Amino acid sequence: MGAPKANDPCWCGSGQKFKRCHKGAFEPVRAGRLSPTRAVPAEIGRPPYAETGDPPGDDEPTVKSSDVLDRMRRSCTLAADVLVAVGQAVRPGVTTDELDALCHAETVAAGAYPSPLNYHGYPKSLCTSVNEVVCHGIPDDRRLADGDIVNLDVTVYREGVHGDTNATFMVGQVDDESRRLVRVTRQCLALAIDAVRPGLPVNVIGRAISAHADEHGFGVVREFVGHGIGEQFHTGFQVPHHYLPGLQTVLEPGMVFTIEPMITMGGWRTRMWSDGWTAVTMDGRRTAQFEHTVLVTDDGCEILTVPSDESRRRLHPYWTS
Ligand code: EYF
Ligand code: CO
Ligand code: CO
Repeated sequence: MGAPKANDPCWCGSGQKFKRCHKGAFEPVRAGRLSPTRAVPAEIGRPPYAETGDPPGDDEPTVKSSDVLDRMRRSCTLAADVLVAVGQAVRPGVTTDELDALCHAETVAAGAYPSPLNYHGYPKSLCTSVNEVVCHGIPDDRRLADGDIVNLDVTVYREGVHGDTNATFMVGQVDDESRRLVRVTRQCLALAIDAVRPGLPVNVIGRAISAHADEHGFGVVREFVGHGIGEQFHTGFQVPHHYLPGLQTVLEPGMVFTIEPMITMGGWRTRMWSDGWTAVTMDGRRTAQFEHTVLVTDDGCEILTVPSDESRRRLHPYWTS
């Protein structure tokens, strides 16, 4: 499915031609200009890829030692606090580069390294994915507009471990269908977390997400998956968000990974911009995402990327929207 043509029937089901209905209602996102690379103070501990861009491996065990887990709890709390702080700056007129500057400043002020910076060569400290951008949007000089939705994806590295989390924020007054997309996406993550239990196959996650998205007429992106995380940003452990009946890897207590469903208003297929980073929906329709780093416990699942206090939780879209 490509972008709708002017004389196609409109995707909204009105029966009108696209050019007389929703064409122009949402301008496609375009790449803007990038600011210079931000520096990280020399005294901050860096991941192995910080200078070269190349992570050394993906072989870390999914089940963590108590030492790694203790350090991860602190990194995950920090990632959630940074996400809330940057989310507070979301408003019409702010550029995504200004959000990146804030993310970078908050992260280094806490003695941490912003994990995305130079990861596989990625140029910024934050991912900002607006409207039809599925993930890995690069902060630039584009100003957020009233009615946009924007996902902010924060990962921090401190004490030798990463914590990874994201949420979708509304910019000013957002239309009802986009609000519904964001709400259902948040529910997809919550239902996936509820489904996690030791002894069950990892595919219970994709089953819960797909069932809820289907029920609401939304798509589930397949190309990007959740991942094991710890001393490495991404380990080889994969967490698909769509249902794969054959995926029988068993969940065990002590496993840590992300769940980060990307839900679409239309089809699930994606394409990459020529920048090689930015993934967008093939049909140009909007998409939303929420992400937590989670721990499999003896009887269920614990979210590690929880803000440090109740006042911050009240500002977080996962707990409020
Ligand atoms: C090689 C990147 C590499 N990749 C994943 C690198 O898990 C993440 N978010 O929840 C995640 C975040 C980032 C990331 C930030 C930078 N990268 C991006 C896009 C393509 C690519 O190919
Ligand atoms: Co993330
Ligand atoms: Co992630």
